[in-house]
Amino acid sequence: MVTLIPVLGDQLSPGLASLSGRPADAIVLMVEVIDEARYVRHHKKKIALLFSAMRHFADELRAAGWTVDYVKLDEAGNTGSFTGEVARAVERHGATAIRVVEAGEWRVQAMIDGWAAATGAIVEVRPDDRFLCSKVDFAEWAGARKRLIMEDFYREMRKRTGLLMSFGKPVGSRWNFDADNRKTPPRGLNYPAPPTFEPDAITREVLDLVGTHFAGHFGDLEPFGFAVTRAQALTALDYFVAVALPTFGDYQDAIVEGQAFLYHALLSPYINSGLLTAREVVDAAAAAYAEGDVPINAAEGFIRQIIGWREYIRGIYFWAGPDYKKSNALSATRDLPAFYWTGDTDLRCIAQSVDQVRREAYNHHIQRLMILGNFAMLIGVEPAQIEEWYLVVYADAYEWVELPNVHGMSQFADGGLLGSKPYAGGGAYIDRMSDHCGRCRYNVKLKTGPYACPFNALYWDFLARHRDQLKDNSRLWRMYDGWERLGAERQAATRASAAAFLDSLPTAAREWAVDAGG
Ligand code: FAD
Ligand code: DLZ
Repeated sequence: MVTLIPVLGDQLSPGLASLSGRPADAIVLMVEVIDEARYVRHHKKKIALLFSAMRHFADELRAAGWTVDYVKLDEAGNTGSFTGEVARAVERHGATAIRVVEAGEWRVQAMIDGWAAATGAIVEVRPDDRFLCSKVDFAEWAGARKRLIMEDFYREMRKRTGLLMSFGKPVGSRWNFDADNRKTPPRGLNYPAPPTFEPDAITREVLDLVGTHFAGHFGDLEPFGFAVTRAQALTALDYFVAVALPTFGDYQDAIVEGQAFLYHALLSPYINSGLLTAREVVDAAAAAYAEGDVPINAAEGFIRQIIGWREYIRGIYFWAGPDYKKSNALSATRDLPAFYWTGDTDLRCIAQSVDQVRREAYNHHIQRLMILGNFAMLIGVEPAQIEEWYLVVYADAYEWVELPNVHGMSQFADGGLLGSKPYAGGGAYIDRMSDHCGRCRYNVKLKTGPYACPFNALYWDFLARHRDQLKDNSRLWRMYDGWERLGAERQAATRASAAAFLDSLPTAAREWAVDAGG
Protein backbone atom coordinates (compact mmCIF):
# COMPACT_ATOMS: atom_id res chain seq x y z
CA MET A 1 0.00 0.00 0.00
CA VAL A 2 1.55 3.27 -1.12
CA THR A 3 1.10 6.27 1.18
CA LEU A 4 1.48 9.71 -0.32
CA ILE A 5 2.77 12.37 2.05
CA PRO A 6 2.25 15.86 0.59
CA VAL A 7 4.51 18.45 2.26
CA LEU A 8 3.40 22.05 1.68
CA GLY A 9 5.69 25.01 1.22
CA ASP A 10 5.30 26.17 4.82
CA GLN A 11 5.89 22.68 6.24
CA LEU A 12 9.64 22.40 5.66
CA SER A 13 10.45 20.84 9.04
CA PRO A 14 12.25 17.49 9.44
CA GLY A 15 10.14 16.87 12.56
CA LEU A 16 6.83 17.43 10.71
CA ALA A 17 4.06 15.26 12.17
CA SER A 18 3.38 13.53 8.82
CA LEU A 19 7.03 12.43 8.61
CA SER A 20 7.08 10.60 11.92
CA GLY A 21 6.55 6.82 11.94
CA ARG A 22 7.58 6.26 8.33
CA PRO A 23 5.16 3.94 6.47
CA ALA A 24 6.75 1.13 4.43
CA ASP A 25 5.84 2.46 0.99
CA ALA A 26 5.89 6.20 1.51
CA ILE A 27 6.34 8.83 -1.15
CA VAL A 28 6.76 12.45 -0.15
CA LEU A 29 5.13 14.80 -2.63
CA MET A 30 6.25 18.41 -3.01
CA VAL A 31 4.81 20.64 -5.71
CA GLU A 32 5.49 24.11 -7.04
CA VAL A 33 2.07 25.29 -8.20
CA ILE A 34 1.12 28.49 -9.94
CA ASP A 35 -2.11 28.84 -7.93
CA GLU A 36 -0.12 29.32 -4.71
CA ALA A 37 2.19 31.86 -6.28
CA ARG A 38 -0.69 33.84 -7.72
CA TYR A 39 -3.70 33.64 -5.38
CA VAL A 40 -2.11 36.94 -4.46
CA ARG A 41 0.83 38.19 -6.49
CA HIS A 42 3.53 37.54 -3.86
CA HIS A 43 6.73 39.55 -3.71
CA LYS A 44 9.32 37.99 -6.02
CA LYS A 45 11.73 37.38 -3.13
CA LYS A 46 9.08 35.43 -1.21
CA ILE A 47 8.42 33.07 -4.12
CA ALA A 48 12.15 32.57 -4.66
CA LEU A 49 12.72 31.93 -0.97
CA LEU A 50 10.00 29.28 -0.82
CA PHE A 51 10.82 27.48 -4.05
CA SER A 52 14.51 27.35 -3.19
CA ALA A 53 13.84 26.25 0.40
CA MET A 54 11.42 23.58 -0.91
CA ARG A 55 13.99 22.23 -3.38
CA HIS A 56 16.70 22.11 -0.72
CA PHE A 57 14.33 20.43 1.74
CA ALA A 58 13.45 17.78 -0.84
CA ASP A 59 17.16 17.01 -1.24
CA GLU A 60 17.59 16.77 2.52
CA LEU A 61 14.68 14.33 2.77
CA ARG A 62 16.19 12.22 -0.02
CA ALA A 63 19.52 12.21 1.84
CA ALA A 64 17.62 10.97 4.90
CA GLY A 65 16.29 8.02 2.89
CA TRP A 66 12.87 9.30 1.79
CA THR A 67 11.54 8.84 -1.72
CA VAL A 68 10.54 12.32 -2.84
CA ASP A 69 8.45 13.15 -5.88
CA TYR A 70 9.12 16.83 -6.58
CA VAL A 71 7.11 18.65 -9.28
CA LYS A 72 8.72 21.85 -10.52
CA LEU A 73 6.66 24.84 -11.62
CA ASP A 74 7.51 24.51 -15.30
CA GLU A 75 7.34 20.70 -15.48
CA ALA A 76 5.14 19.40 -18.31
CA GLY A 77 1.70 18.38 -17.10
CA ASN A 78 1.83 20.43 -13.87
CA THR A 79 -1.84 21.28 -13.28
CA GLY A 80 -0.99 24.35 -11.17
CA SER A 81 -3.04 23.41 -8.10
CA PHE A 82 -2.49 21.38 -4.94
CA THR A 83 -5.52 19.20 -5.61
CA GLY A 84 -4.61 18.65 -9.26
CA GLU A 85 -1.07 17.62 -8.32
CA VAL A 86 -2.15 15.34 -5.47
CA ALA A 87 -4.64 13.63 -7.81
CA ARG A 88 -1.96 13.16 -10.48
CA ALA A 89 0.49 11.77 -7.92
CA VAL A 90 -2.08 9.32 -6.48
CA GLU A 91 -2.61 8.04 -10.01
CA ARG A 92 1.13 7.96 -10.84
CA HIS A 93 2.10 5.99 -7.74
CA GLY A 94 -1.06 3.95 -7.25
CA ALA A 95 -1.37 5.45 -3.76
CA THR A 96 -4.28 4.32 -1.60
CA ALA A 97 -3.55 6.54 1.40
CA ILE A 98 -2.62 10.19 1.89
CA ARG A 99 -1.10 11.49 5.09
CA VAL A 100 -0.78 15.23 5.50
CA VAL A 101 -0.35 17.85 8.21
CA GLU A 102 -3.28 20.26 8.47
CA ALA A 103 -2.89 23.41 6.39
CA GLY A 104 -1.92 26.75 7.90
CA GLU A 105 -4.96 28.45 6.45
CA TRP A 106 -8.65 27.88 5.80
CA ARG A 107 -8.31 28.21 2.01
CA VAL A 108 -5.84 25.32 1.70
CA GLN A 109 -7.53 23.22 4.39
CA ALA A 110 -10.70 23.30 2.28
CA MET A 111 -8.66 21.80 -0.58
CA ILE A 112 -7.29 19.04 1.68
CA ASP A 113 -10.83 18.29 2.87
CA GLY A 114 -11.72 17.55 -0.75
CA TRP A 115 -8.82 15.15 -1.44
CA ALA A 116 -10.60 11.95 -0.39
CA ALA A 117 -13.42 12.64 -2.84
CA ALA A 118 -11.04 13.82 -5.57
CA THR A 119 -8.68 10.83 -5.39
CA GLY A 120 -10.50 7.91 -3.74
CA ALA A 121 -7.59 7.56 -1.27
CA ILE A 122 -7.98 7.44 2.52
CA VAL A 123 -6.84 10.80 3.89
CA GLU A 124 -5.29 11.19 7.33
CA VAL A 125 -4.86 14.81 8.49
CA ARG A 126 -2.45 15.28 11.41
CA PRO A 127 -2.42 18.37 13.68
CA ASP A 128 0.45 20.80 13.18
CA ASP A 129 2.36 20.25 16.41
CA ARG A 130 5.03 22.81 15.54
CA PHE A 131 2.82 25.35 17.30
CA LEU A 132 3.19 25.38 21.07
CA CYS A 133 -0.54 25.87 21.67
CA SER A 134 -2.90 23.51 19.87
CA LYS A 135 -6.15 24.76 18.35
CA VAL A 136 -8.05 22.78 20.98
CA ASP A 137 -6.08 24.30 23.86
CA PHE A 138 -6.55 27.80 22.46
CA ALA A 139 -10.28 27.29 22.08
CA GLU A 140 -10.42 26.09 25.69
CA TRP A 141 -8.51 29.17 26.88
CA ALA A 142 -10.59 31.56 24.76
CA GLY A 143 -13.92 29.95 25.55
CA ALA A 144 -13.51 30.64 29.24
CA ARG A 145 -13.02 34.40 28.84
CA LYS A 146 -14.88 37.61 28.10
CA ARG A 147 -11.87 39.33 26.57
CA LEU A 148 -8.99 37.64 24.76
CA ILE A 149 -6.07 39.56 26.23
CA MET A 150 -2.69 38.59 24.83
CA GLU A 151 -0.88 39.20 28.13
CA ASP A 152 -3.16 36.68 29.91
CA PHE A 153 -2.55 34.12 27.17
CA TYR A 154 1.20 34.75 27.34
CA ARG A 155 1.37 34.14 31.10
CA GLU A 156 -0.51 30.91 30.62
CA MET A 157 2.03 29.91 27.94
CA ARG A 158 4.96 30.77 30.22
CA LYS A 159 3.52 28.44 32.87
CA ARG A 160 2.77 25.74 30.35
CA THR A 161 6.20 25.80 28.67
CA GLY A 162 8.22 26.54 31.81
CA LEU A 163 10.17 29.18 29.88
CA LEU A 164 11.76 31.82 32.14
CA MET A 165 10.01 30.29 35.13
CA SER A 166 11.49 29.40 38.50
CA PHE A 167 9.48 27.39 41.04
CA GLY A 168 6.22 28.47 39.42
CA LYS A 169 7.18 32.17 39.41
CA PRO A 170 8.48 34.32 36.53
CA VAL A 171 12.25 34.85 36.71
CA GLY A 172 13.12 38.39 37.69
CA SER A 173 9.81 38.52 39.59
CA ARG A 174 8.01 40.15 36.65
CA TRP A 175 6.13 38.68 33.72
CA ASN A 176 6.86 41.55 31.38
CA PHE A 177 9.90 43.83 31.11
CA ASP A 178 8.55 46.17 28.45
CA ALA A 179 8.97 49.15 30.75
CA ASP A 180 12.76 48.68 30.31
CA ASN A 181 12.47 48.52 26.51
CA ARG A 182 11.74 50.88 23.65
CA LYS A 183 14.38 53.51 24.14
CA THR A 184 15.33 56.10 21.54
CA PRO A 185 18.54 54.91 19.86
CA PRO A 186 21.46 57.32 20.16
CA ARG A 187 22.78 58.78 16.91
CA GLY A 188 25.46 56.76 15.14
CA LEU A 189 24.71 53.48 16.91
CA ASN A 190 26.57 50.61 15.24
CA TYR A 191 23.83 48.25 14.14
CA PRO A 192 24.75 44.64 13.39
CA ALA A 193 24.50 43.69 9.70
CA PRO A 194 22.32 40.56 9.55
CA PRO A 195 23.86 37.54 7.82
CA THR A 196 23.07 36.96 4.16
CA PHE A 197 23.65 33.78 2.19
CA GLU A 198 25.19 33.57 -1.27
CA PRO A 199 22.79 31.87 -3.74
CA ASP A 200 23.98 28.37 -4.70
CA ALA A 201 23.16 26.58 -7.99
CA ILE A 202 19.66 25.58 -6.79
CA THR A 203 18.81 29.13 -5.75
CA ARG A 204 20.24 30.55 -8.99
CA GLU A 205 17.98 28.26 -11.00
CA VAL A 206 15.00 29.39 -8.92
CA LEU A 207 15.94 33.06 -9.33
CA ASP A 208 15.93 32.56 -13.11
CA LEU A 209 12.54 30.86 -12.91
CA VAL A 210 11.02 33.60 -10.76
CA GLY A 211 12.55 36.31 -12.95
CA THR A 212 10.92 34.71 -15.99
CA HIS A 213 7.50 33.74 -14.63
CA PHE A 214 6.84 36.49 -12.08
CA ALA A 215 8.46 39.54 -13.63
CA GLY A 216 5.27 41.58 -13.11
CA HIS A 217 5.09 40.90 -9.38
CA PHE A 218 5.96 43.53 -6.78
CA GLY A 219 9.50 43.75 -5.38
CA ASP A 220 13.16 43.39 -6.23
CA LEU A 221 14.31 39.83 -6.82
CA GLU A 222 17.99 40.55 -6.35
CA PRO A 223 20.20 40.87 -4.41
CA PHE A 224 18.87 37.70 -2.78
CA GLY A 225 20.41 36.71 0.54
CA PHE A 226 17.75 34.73 2.44
CA ALA A 227 18.63 31.47 4.17
CA VAL A 228 17.15 28.61 2.14
CA THR A 229 18.24 25.60 4.19
CA ARG A 230 17.76 24.64 7.79
CA ALA A 231 21.52 24.85 8.35
CA GLN A 232 21.58 28.42 7.07
CA ALA A 233 18.53 29.35 9.12
CA LEU A 234 20.26 27.94 12.21
CA THR A 235 23.24 30.16 11.40
CA ALA A 236 20.87 33.13 11.26
CA LEU A 237 19.41 32.10 14.63
CA ASP A 238 22.86 31.72 16.23
CA TYR A 239 23.86 35.10 14.88
CA PHE A 240 20.71 36.76 16.21
CA VAL A 241 21.11 35.26 19.68
CA ALA A 242 24.80 36.16 19.91
CA VAL A 243 24.79 39.60 18.29
CA ALA A 244 21.36 41.25 18.20
CA LEU A 245 19.35 39.66 21.01
CA PRO A 246 21.27 41.36 23.85
CA THR A 247 19.98 44.72 22.58
CA PHE A 248 16.70 43.38 21.11
CA GLY A 249 14.35 44.97 23.62
CA ASP A 250 16.07 48.34 23.98
CA TYR A 251 15.32 49.75 20.54
CA GLN A 252 12.45 47.47 19.51
CA ASP A 253 10.11 50.26 18.43
CA ALA A 254 12.62 52.62 16.86
CA ILE A 255 12.69 53.44 13.15
CA VAL A 256 16.02 54.62 11.76
CA GLU A 257 16.48 55.62 8.10
CA GLY A 258 18.91 53.40 6.23
CA GLN A 259 18.68 50.74 8.98
CA ALA A 260 16.04 48.26 7.92
CA PHE A 261 16.70 45.69 10.60
CA LEU A 262 18.10 47.31 13.76
CA TYR A 263 18.19 44.56 16.40
CA HIS A 264 15.22 42.61 15.09
CA ALA A 265 15.47 38.86 14.62
CA LEU A 266 14.64 38.52 10.91
CA LEU A 267 13.58 34.99 11.70
CA SER A 268 9.88 35.07 10.81
CA PRO A 269 10.26 33.81 7.20
CA TYR A 270 12.24 30.84 8.54
CA ILE A 271 9.91 30.01 11.42
CA ASN A 272 6.81 30.42 9.27
CA SER A 273 8.11 28.17 6.48
CA GLY A 274 9.32 25.55 8.98
CA LEU A 275 13.08 25.87 8.54
CA LEU A 276 13.19 26.74 12.24
CA THR A 277 10.73 25.74 14.94
CA ALA A 278 9.27 28.13 17.45
CA ARG A 279 10.42 25.89 20.26
CA GLU A 280 14.08 25.82 19.27
CA VAL A 281 14.11 29.58 18.78
CA VAL A 282 12.76 30.35 22.26
CA ASP A 283 14.94 27.64 23.81
CA ALA A 284 18.00 29.36 22.27
CA ALA A 285 16.97 32.70 23.79
CA ALA A 286 16.27 31.16 27.19
CA ALA A 287 19.63 29.35 27.13
CA ALA A 288 21.43 32.60 26.32
CA TYR A 289 19.72 34.23 29.29
CA ALA A 290 20.62 31.29 31.57
CA GLU A 291 24.27 31.61 30.46
CA GLY A 292 24.22 35.30 31.38
CA ASP A 293 24.75 36.34 27.75
CA VAL A 294 21.57 38.40 27.38
CA PRO A 295 19.66 40.54 29.89
CA ILE A 296 16.20 39.55 31.08
CA ASN A 297 14.41 42.42 29.28
CA ALA A 298 15.76 41.16 25.95
CA ALA A 299 15.14 37.45 26.56
CA GLU A 300 11.66 38.02 27.98
CA GLY A 301 10.72 40.51 25.24
CA PHE A 302 11.75 38.11 22.48
CA ILE A 303 10.19 35.02 24.05
CA ARG A 304 6.93 36.98 24.50
CA GLN A 305 6.86 37.74 20.76
CA ILE A 306 7.00 34.04 19.94
CA ILE A 307 5.09 32.15 22.65
CA GLY A 308 2.83 35.13 23.28
CA TRP A 309 2.06 37.09 20.13
CA ARG A 310 2.79 34.47 17.50
CA GLU A 311 0.83 31.68 19.19
CA TYR A 312 -2.00 34.03 20.19
CA ILE A 313 -2.36 35.30 16.61
CA ARG A 314 -2.51 31.78 15.23
CA GLY A 315 -4.99 30.80 17.93
CA ILE A 316 -7.25 33.73 17.04
CA TYR A 317 -7.09 32.92 13.31
CA PHE A 318 -8.50 29.44 13.73
CA TRP A 319 -10.72 30.21 16.71
CA ALA A 320 -12.43 33.11 14.88
CA GLY A 321 -13.20 30.95 11.86
CA PRO A 322 -13.09 31.44 8.09
CA ASP A 323 -15.55 34.34 8.20
CA TYR A 324 -13.32 36.46 10.47
CA LYS A 325 -12.02 38.37 7.46
CA LYS A 326 -15.52 39.45 6.41
CA SER A 327 -16.13 41.99 9.18
CA ASN A 328 -15.61 45.68 8.48
CA ALA A 329 -16.34 47.29 11.85
CA LEU A 330 -15.31 50.80 10.78
CA SER A 331 -17.15 50.56 7.42
CA ALA A 332 -13.96 51.42 5.56
CA THR A 333 -14.37 51.52 1.78
CA ARG A 334 -11.55 53.65 0.33
CA ASP A 335 -9.28 52.18 -2.35
CA LEU A 336 -5.65 51.62 -1.42
CA PRO A 337 -3.53 54.58 -2.55
CA ALA A 338 -1.22 53.74 -5.44
CA PHE A 339 1.84 54.79 -3.44
CA TYR A 340 1.60 51.62 -1.33
CA TRP A 341 3.00 49.98 -4.47
CA THR A 342 5.17 52.72 -5.92
CA GLY A 343 6.37 54.61 -2.83
CA ASP A 344 5.69 57.77 -4.81
CA THR A 345 4.50 60.08 -2.03
CA ASP A 346 5.82 63.07 -0.11
CA LEU A 347 4.98 61.31 3.13
CA ARG A 348 8.54 60.33 3.89
CA CYS A 349 7.74 57.65 6.46
CA ILE A 350 5.55 55.82 3.95
CA ALA A 351 7.88 56.32 0.98
CA GLN A 352 10.81 54.94 3.00
CA SER A 353 8.82 51.96 4.32
CA VAL A 354 7.57 51.05 0.84
CA ASP A 355 11.05 51.40 -0.64
CA GLN A 356 12.39 49.09 2.06
CA VAL A 357 9.75 46.42 1.58
CA ARG A 358 10.24 46.54 -2.19
CA ARG A 359 13.94 45.79 -1.67
CA GLU A 360 13.84 43.46 1.34
CA ALA A 361 10.29 42.00 1.55
CA TYR A 362 10.57 43.17 5.17
CA ASN A 363 9.45 45.96 7.48
CA HIS A 364 9.70 45.64 11.20
CA HIS A 365 6.68 45.61 13.47
CA ILE A 366 6.33 49.32 14.13
CA GLN A 367 6.64 50.23 10.46
CA ARG A 368 3.88 47.71 9.71
CA LEU A 369 1.66 48.85 12.58
CA MET A 370 2.20 52.54 13.17
CA ILE A 371 3.13 53.80 9.71
CA LEU A 372 1.63 51.64 6.98
CA GLY A 373 -1.28 50.15 8.92
CA ASN A 374 -2.05 53.31 10.88
CA PHE A 375 -2.21 55.42 7.73
CA ALA A 376 -4.50 52.94 5.95
CA MET A 377 -6.86 52.87 8.93
CA LEU A 378 -6.86 56.66 9.35
CA ILE A 379 -7.84 57.19 5.71
CA GLY A 380 -10.36 54.31 5.81
CA VAL A 381 -8.96 51.79 3.31
CA GLU A 382 -11.24 48.81 2.70
CA PRO A 383 -9.85 46.00 4.92
CA ALA A 384 -9.67 43.41 2.11
CA GLN A 385 -7.46 45.71 0.01
CA ILE A 386 -4.92 46.47 2.71
CA GLU A 387 -4.92 42.82 3.81
CA GLU A 388 -4.09 41.72 0.30
CA TRP A 389 -1.23 44.24 0.22
CA TYR A 390 0.28 42.81 3.42
CA LEU A 391 -0.05 39.27 2.09
CA VAL A 392 1.77 40.25 -1.09
CA VAL A 393 4.70 42.29 0.15
CA TYR A 394 6.21 40.40 3.12
CA ALA A 395 8.39 37.31 2.92
CA ASP A 396 6.87 36.07 6.18
CA ALA A 397 3.21 36.58 5.17
CA TYR A 398 0.79 33.66 5.39
CA GLU A 399 -2.88 34.27 6.00
CA TRP A 400 -2.95 32.75 9.51
CA VAL A 401 -0.48 35.35 10.75
CA GLU A 402 -1.16 38.24 8.37
CA LEU A 403 -4.93 38.37 8.84
CA PRO A 404 -5.32 38.80 12.61
CA ASN A 405 -2.39 41.23 12.62
CA VAL A 406 -3.88 43.38 9.85
CA HIS A 407 -7.63 42.88 10.12
CA GLY A 408 -7.64 42.90 13.91
CA MET A 409 -4.62 44.60 15.38
CA SER A 410 -3.89 47.15 12.70
CA GLN A 411 -7.27 48.01 11.10
CA PHE A 412 -9.67 47.34 14.00
CA ALA A 413 -11.93 45.76 11.37
CA ASP A 414 -12.97 43.08 13.89
CA GLY A 415 -14.37 45.77 16.19
CA GLY A 416 -11.98 44.96 19.02
CA LEU A 417 -11.85 41.16 19.25
CA LEU A 418 -8.06 41.31 19.20
CA GLY A 419 -7.15 44.81 20.35
CA SER A 420 -8.88 46.90 22.97
CA LYS A 421 -8.58 50.08 20.89
CA PRO A 422 -7.53 51.09 17.38
CA TYR A 423 -3.77 51.56 16.95
CA ALA A 424 -4.16 55.13 15.69
CA GLY A 425 -1.45 57.73 16.00
CA GLY A 426 -0.69 61.20 14.69
CA GLY A 427 2.57 62.72 13.46
CA ALA A 428 3.93 63.28 16.97
CA TYR A 429 4.09 59.52 17.57
CA ILE A 430 5.98 58.93 14.31
CA ASP A 431 8.33 61.82 15.11
CA ARG A 432 9.05 60.36 18.54
CA MET A 433 9.78 56.87 17.22
CA SER A 434 11.62 57.69 13.97
CA ASP A 435 14.02 60.09 12.30
CA HIS A 436 11.77 60.56 9.23
CA CYS A 437 9.95 63.74 10.15
CA GLY A 438 12.97 66.08 10.16
CA ARG A 439 13.58 65.10 6.51
CA CYS A 440 9.95 65.17 5.36
CA ARG A 441 8.47 67.87 3.17
CA TYR A 442 5.53 68.07 5.62
CA ASN A 443 5.94 69.81 8.97
CA VAL A 444 5.05 67.49 11.84
CA LYS A 445 4.54 70.42 14.22
CA LEU A 446 1.79 71.95 12.05
CA LYS A 447 -1.72 70.64 12.59
CA THR A 448 -3.59 71.95 9.54
CA GLY A 449 -2.97 73.32 6.06
CA PRO A 450 -1.04 72.06 3.04
CA TYR A 451 2.35 72.03 4.83
CA ALA A 452 1.14 70.20 7.93
CA CYS A 453 1.93 66.49 8.42
CA PRO A 454 -1.26 64.80 7.13
CA PHE A 455 -1.17 62.26 9.97
CA ASN A 456 -2.13 65.08 12.39
CA ALA A 457 -5.43 66.12 10.84
CA LEU A 458 -6.18 62.56 9.73
CA TYR A 459 -5.83 61.30 13.30
CA TRP A 460 -8.42 63.75 14.66
CA ASP A 461 -10.63 63.27 11.62
CA PHE A 462 -10.57 59.50 12.24
CA LEU A 463 -11.64 59.97 15.86
CA ALA A 464 -14.36 62.43 14.84
CA ARG A 465 -15.65 60.14 12.06
CA HIS A 466 -15.97 57.19 14.43
CA ARG A 467 -17.05 59.13 17.50
CA ASP A 468 -20.33 57.29 18.02
CA GLN A 469 -18.59 53.93 17.86
CA LEU A 470 -15.47 54.71 19.89
CA LYS A 471 -16.26 57.46 22.37
CA ASP A 472 -17.26 55.04 25.15
CA ASN A 473 -13.97 53.13 24.91
CA SER A 474 -12.24 53.96 28.19
CA ARG A 475 -8.82 53.87 26.52
CA LEU A 476 -9.93 56.70 24.19
CA TRP A 477 -11.57 59.05 26.68
CA ARG A 478 -8.46 61.23 26.96
CA MET A 479 -8.30 61.56 23.14
CA TYR A 480 -11.96 62.53 22.85
CA ASP A 481 -11.46 64.97 25.67
CA GLY A 482 -8.59 66.53 23.67
CA TRP A 483 -10.82 66.69 20.58
CA GLU A 484 -13.58 68.49 22.50
CA ARG A 485 -11.10 70.96 23.92
CA LEU A 486 -10.00 71.97 20.40
CA GLY A 487 -13.26 73.91 20.06
CA ALA A 488 -15.58 74.17 17.07
CA GLU A 489 -13.40 76.42 14.91
CA ARG A 490 -10.22 74.34 15.17
CA GLN A 491 -12.23 71.15 14.79
CA ALA A 492 -13.68 72.47 11.54
CA ALA A 493 -10.24 73.54 10.28
CA THR A 494 -8.82 70.11 11.17
CA ARG A 495 -11.55 68.24 9.37
CA ALA A 496 -11.29 70.52 6.33
CA SER A 497 -7.54 69.89 6.22
CA ALA A 498 -8.10 66.13 6.39
CA ALA A 499 -10.77 66.32 3.68
CA ALA A 500 -8.47 68.29 1.36
CA PHE A 501 -5.72 65.69 1.81
CA LEU A 502 -8.12 62.77 1.29
CA ASP A 503 -9.45 64.34 -1.90
CA SER A 504 -5.90 64.54 -3.26
CA LEU A 505 -5.13 60.84 -2.75
CA PRO A 506 -4.32 58.73 -5.79
CA THR A 507 -5.86 55.24 -5.73
CA ALA A 508 -4.09 51.98 -6.42
CA ALA A 509 -2.91 50.45 -9.62
CA ARG A 510 -4.90 47.29 -8.93
CA GLU A 511 -3.00 45.18 -11.42
CA TRP A 512 -0.15 44.89 -8.89
CA ALA A 513 -2.37 43.02 -6.52
CA VAL A 514 -4.86 41.18 -8.67
CA ASP A 515 -3.56 38.56 -11.02
CA ALA A 516 -3.70 39.98 -14.49
CA GLY A 517 -1.98 36.90 -15.84
CA GLY A 518 1.49 38.51 -15.84
P1 FAD B 1 11.08 40.51 15.66
O1 FAD B 1 10.58 41.87 15.88
O2 FAD B 1 12.53 40.31 15.89
O3 FAD B 1 10.22 39.52 16.59
C1 FAD B 1 10.61 38.17 16.82
C2 FAD B 1 9.59 37.18 16.35
O4 FAD B 1 8.38 37.31 17.06
C3 FAD B 1 9.19 37.27 14.89
O5 FAD B 1 10.12 36.62 14.06
C4 FAD B 1 7.83 36.60 14.87
O6 FAD B 1 7.95 35.21 14.67
C5 FAD B 1 7.29 36.86 16.26
N1 FAD B 1 6.26 37.90 16.30
C6 FAD B 1 6.37 39.14 16.83
N2 FAD B 1 5.21 39.80 16.77
C7 FAD B 1 4.34 38.99 16.16
C8 FAD B 1 2.98 39.11 15.79
N3 FAD B 1 2.26 40.22 16.03
N4 FAD B 1 2.41 38.08 15.14
C9 FAD B 1 3.10 36.95 14.89
N5 FAD B 1 4.38 36.78 15.22
C10 FAD B 1 4.99 37.78 15.86
N6 FAD B 1 4.39 38.51 11.20
C11 FAD B 1 4.51 37.49 10.34
O7 FAD B 1 5.25 36.54 10.63
N7 FAD B 1 3.85 37.47 9.16
C12 FAD B 1 3.01 38.48 8.78
O8 FAD B 1 2.43 38.43 7.71
C13 FAD B 1 2.88 39.59 9.67
N8 FAD B 1 2.09 40.65 9.35
C14 FAD B 1 1.97 41.69 10.21
C15 FAD B 1 1.14 42.76 9.88
C16 FAD B 1 0.97 43.81 10.75
C17 FAD B 1 0.04 44.94 10.44
C18 FAD B 1 1.66 43.82 11.99
C19 FAD B 1 1.49 44.93 12.95
C20 FAD B 1 2.51 42.77 12.31
C21 FAD B 1 2.67 41.69 11.45
N9 FAD B 1 3.51 40.62 11.77
C22 FAD B 1 3.61 39.57 10.91
C23 FAD B 1 4.19 40.55 13.06
C24 FAD B 1 5.60 41.16 13.08
O9 FAD B 1 5.59 42.45 12.54
C25 FAD B 1 6.59 40.28 12.34
O10 FAD B 1 6.52 38.96 12.85
C26 FAD B 1 8.01 40.77 12.54
O11 FAD B 1 8.13 42.09 12.07
C27 FAD B 1 8.96 39.85 11.81
O12 FAD B 1 10.27 40.36 11.85
P2 FAD B 1 11.37 39.80 12.85
O13 FAD B 1 11.56 38.33 12.66
O14 FAD B 1 12.57 40.67 12.69
O15 FAD B 1 10.65 40.02 14.24
C1 DLZ C 1 3.38 30.78 -0.59
C2 DLZ C 1 3.60 29.58 -1.44
C3 DLZ C 1 3.97 29.71 -2.77
C4 DLZ C 1 4.27 31.04 -3.38
N1 DLZ C 1 4.10 28.65 -3.57
C5 DLZ C 1 3.93 27.41 -3.06
C6 DLZ C 1 4.05 26.26 -3.88
O1 DLZ C 1 4.27 26.32 -5.07
N2 DLZ C 1 3.91 25.06 -3.29
C7 DLZ C 1 3.64 24.91 -1.97
O2 DLZ C 1 3.56 23.78 -1.49
N3 DLZ C 1 3.46 25.99 -1.20
C8 DLZ C 1 3.60 27.23 -1.70
N4 DLZ C 1 3.42 28.32 -0.92
C9 DLZ C 1 3.02 28.11 0.47
C10 DLZ C 1 1.54 27.76 0.57
O3 DLZ C 1 0.77 28.86 0.08
C11 DLZ C 1 1.21 27.44 2.02
O4 DLZ C 1 1.67 26.15 2.28
C12 DLZ C 1 -0.25 27.58 2.25
O5 DLZ C 1 -0.48 28.94 2.47
C13 DLZ C 1 -0.78 26.78 3.41
O6 DLZ C 1 -0.53 27.43 4.59
